[in-house]
Amino acid sequence: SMYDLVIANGTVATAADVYRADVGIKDGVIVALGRGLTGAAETIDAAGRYVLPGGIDSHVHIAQPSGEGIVMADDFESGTRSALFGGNTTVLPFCIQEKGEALRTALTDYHAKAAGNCYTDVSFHLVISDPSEAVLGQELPAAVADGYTSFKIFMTYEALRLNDAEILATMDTARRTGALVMVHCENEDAIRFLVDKFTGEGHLEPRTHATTRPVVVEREATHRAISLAEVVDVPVVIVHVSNGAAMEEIARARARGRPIVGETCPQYLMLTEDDLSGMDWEGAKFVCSPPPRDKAEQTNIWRGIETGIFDLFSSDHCPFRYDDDRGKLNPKGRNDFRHIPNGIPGVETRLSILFSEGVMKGRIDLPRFVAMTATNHAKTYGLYPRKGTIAVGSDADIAIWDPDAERVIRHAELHDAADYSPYEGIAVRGRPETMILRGKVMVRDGALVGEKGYGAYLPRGLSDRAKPPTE
Ligand code: DUC
Ligand code: ZN
Ligand code: ZN
Ligand code: ZN
Repeated sequence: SMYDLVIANGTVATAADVYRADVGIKDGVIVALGRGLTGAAETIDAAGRYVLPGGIDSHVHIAQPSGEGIVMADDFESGTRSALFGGNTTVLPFCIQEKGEALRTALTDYHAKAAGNCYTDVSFHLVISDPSEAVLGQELPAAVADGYTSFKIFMTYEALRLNDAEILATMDTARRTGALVMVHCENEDAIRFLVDKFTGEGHLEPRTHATTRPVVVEREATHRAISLAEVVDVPVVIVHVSNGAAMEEIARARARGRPIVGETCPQYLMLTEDDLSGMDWEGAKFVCSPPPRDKAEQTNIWRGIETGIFDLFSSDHCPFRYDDDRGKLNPKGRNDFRHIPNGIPGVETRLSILFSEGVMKGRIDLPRFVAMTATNHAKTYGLYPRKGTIAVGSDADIAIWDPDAERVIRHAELHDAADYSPYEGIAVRGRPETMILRGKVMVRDGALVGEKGYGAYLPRGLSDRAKPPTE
């Protein structure tokens, strides 16, 4: 037949438009958009539904080595299954270089974990923790040429942090190769000072995690990352921005013409530092970095979403089980916040939260939702236009949403391998009910019908934001 699949009668939304159309799919690709498409082997009736590009979550942590007897809750199977049910068709997790490790070794190990296990397409960012001459001179340029076109660097965490000289050298390799740098902005020395001070006064409970990582340490590091990028003349992504002051650093840099991409996450809209003060060490469930702030900062982050300071809305899914010796309540972590692993699950709830709180409450329109959850991720990380839009020639990665479905987020109904959701009990409107990956129905009316292993690895082109200098 002319089409393998037609999605009929739905309301299609892209980052630009919202319109009624049927979507015709052949060999995994969108081949027609129009009215009354016929000649399909299968037709899905999407009347009353939104037909959206599959979500792209460009900031997730899956099967990441975590040290100290800690194990991340999700492997690629559970992590991508959860992502799929949450409305996503592509995720970008981090492949971490340990100190002294060759990038090729890190990549080989990480690919082995993903191979054959994915329900969504995946592509890896690198994390550069050891910017040696060999890494910056040969290994990283080779990795960029092989399609690993973005990497993250850290200004905090003893095992990962780079000093300013290392940041400059690493950014310079990005400039030469066209890779895009993502920066985790928190001042490690300032955090260390505060941690020593507060633990010295006997404060060991989860809330102290937030107290010792205040807005100012994020704001200073954000300003410094943007300044170092200006010295090198390279674009950067400021990831997981939690507050208005860091956001203003981005806005000011942009006003000077700097190419800065801003990312924020659901935790900075829905959680506060008070969540870290729960009874019985329950605050550990909300320990992540940067920490959630307060109501005023939530309002600031909404303003950044509404006014376009943020391009990317990602989950920062970084799942650890709560009631588990290898998770949040590990033997040391149940007495001392310094040993609570940093990170919270959220790959399955990201889209529903922004759809419900953003689109249904009138803060953003549907094209902006699509841009912030799919299109901008594809453009930023070298996957556009194959991914991130509904257009003739693009992969048929589609989420069919019922905008009227009402439910309450319950971890029992999610598909990850953690044992809680930080968003438990939040009421949301709108639900991704049918998921299509490269033309194949993976979830139908809320039921898993696709096979593990259909998700593929995606080598990427250079970011639309970072093209190398022409010599
Ligand atoms: N940074 C992240 O990006 N995710 C979880 C923890 C962290 O520090
Ligand atoms: Zn980070
Ligand atoms: Zn205390
Ligand atoms: Zn993260």
